[in-house]
Amino acid sequence: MDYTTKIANQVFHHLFINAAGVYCQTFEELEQIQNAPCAGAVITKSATAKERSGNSEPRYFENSVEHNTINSMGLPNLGIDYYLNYVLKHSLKLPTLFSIVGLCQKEIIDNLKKLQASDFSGLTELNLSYPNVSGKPQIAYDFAATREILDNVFAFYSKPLGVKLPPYFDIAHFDQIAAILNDYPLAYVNAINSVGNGLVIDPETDTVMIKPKDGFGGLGGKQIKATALANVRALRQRLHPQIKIIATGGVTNGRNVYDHLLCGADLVSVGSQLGIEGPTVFARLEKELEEIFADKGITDLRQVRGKLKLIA
Ligand code: RRO
Repeated sequence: MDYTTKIANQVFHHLFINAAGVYCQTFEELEQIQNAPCAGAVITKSATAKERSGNSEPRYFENSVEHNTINSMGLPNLGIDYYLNYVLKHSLKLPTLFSIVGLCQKEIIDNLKKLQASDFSGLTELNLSYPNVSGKPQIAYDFAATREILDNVFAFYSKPLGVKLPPYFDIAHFDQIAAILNDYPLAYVNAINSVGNGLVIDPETDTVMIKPKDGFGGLGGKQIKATALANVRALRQRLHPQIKIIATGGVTNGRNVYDHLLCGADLVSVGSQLGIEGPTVFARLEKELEEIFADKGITDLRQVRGKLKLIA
């Protein structure tokens, strides 16, 4: 199958990316994604202006039998300069996405000014949906704040930019966020971040599974697949066609990838299952996807992308 996909100035030869946060905090992890068979691109951990150690541990729990995770990492990262050094100094085989975040609007703007002034030429992903920093609501649930940030960003930022969105759960909210995003020259949206503020309980001890925020954390894995598909589908139906979609959420097998394609995904990123299985996951997913294509006689991605069928 020819998987060639373009977003802005970047050309991808496979569909898969690590989801920001997974296998991307250090040079070593980023290199493992670069070298993973069937990886299409690599994204860096969302970077703040300065290094952060994140929330206290335990802050991540995975149920590898049910393919579900909960995390409250709290933005541990090595700081924007570390990741800039990585993308500029290493000879990168794959297209690179640079995830940027800020704990206030000024930090977002300062970080993007740094990227704008640098020689970085990949895609920038502005994380408007981090769920685990106490006292900081997920930005993209506040539509006025989202518009204000995008106004201020696009006043100076001229490199290709995407945004990472939280899941929405109401048709009115799909309408409202899409109307805002359509007002800006976005290269893409990435939907969805983890489903914020879930709670998982250990049945042996009647205790929460993670320590920060008394156990509340972002959910990932199989349990969020239907929400992720709905967000990809709803956004594809509403966004201008030039705004591409990276689908994230609930991908554990080839059929899940196929479903995201049906909903309109251009690329697919893998978070929880990458954490559970490691970077060989991309090759397994691609093989399973190819088996589905062979069964259905599909020879071109255009036969699948956005081709979800409805009941008449
Ligand atoms: O670091 C985190 O706790 C985190 C972030 Br920034 C994010 O965007 N999504 C998530 O599930 N965890």
